[in-house]
Amino acid sequence: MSNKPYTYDVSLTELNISHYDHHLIRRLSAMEGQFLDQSAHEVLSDEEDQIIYEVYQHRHPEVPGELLHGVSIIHPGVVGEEYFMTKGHFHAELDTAELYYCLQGEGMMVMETPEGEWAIERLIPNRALYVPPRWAHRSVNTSLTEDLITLFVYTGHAGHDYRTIEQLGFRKLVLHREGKPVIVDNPRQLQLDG
Ligand code: PAN
Ligand code: ZN
Repeated sequence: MSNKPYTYDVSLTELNISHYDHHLIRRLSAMEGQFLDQSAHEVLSDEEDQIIYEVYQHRHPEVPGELLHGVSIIHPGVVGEEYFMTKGHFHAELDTAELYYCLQGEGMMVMETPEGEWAIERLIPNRALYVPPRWAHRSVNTSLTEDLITLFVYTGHAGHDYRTIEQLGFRKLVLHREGKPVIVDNPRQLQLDG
């Protein structure tokens, strides 16, 4: 953490982040209950507890006025038909936004509000994505060969609420079907609506 100006370089060829102070690794085992096909998750986990995604972050005080930022890398793969993805979350302080910038790969950001409005935006290199206040967000890597790499920035006091998403997931899922990504309703959410 620094209260002095600083820079860092993100090199994409040999993925390297020149400076960070926290490296988070989320493996299959940490994603239990997140993928729709729980038996596929179990079978895969028995083979190897693969890394699904990693986040390199710069720590700053979690207060308004600070910006938390870093780089998130979602590796390619599927659990059953569902692409590797982040857990996804609402910000605990709901009224806080986030900006993403896609550096590499191809993916989708799945988003929804507590009222049930949903949106999905494609992530491609050099595209910026604004996640407005109140929108939960999950990054999905829709490539089966390449990492999805994004840079993100959000306010210091945002905090994370993972619990709401852990319970039922997002309303929409992104699945790999007939060689391409398709968006489908999450059956677990449909049970709730019905
Ligand atoms: C990002 C995410 C990061 C990992 O920094 O935290 O992509 O996703 P999960 O936090 O859902 O595991 C962000 O949105 N921060 O608010
Ligand atoms: Zn966020």
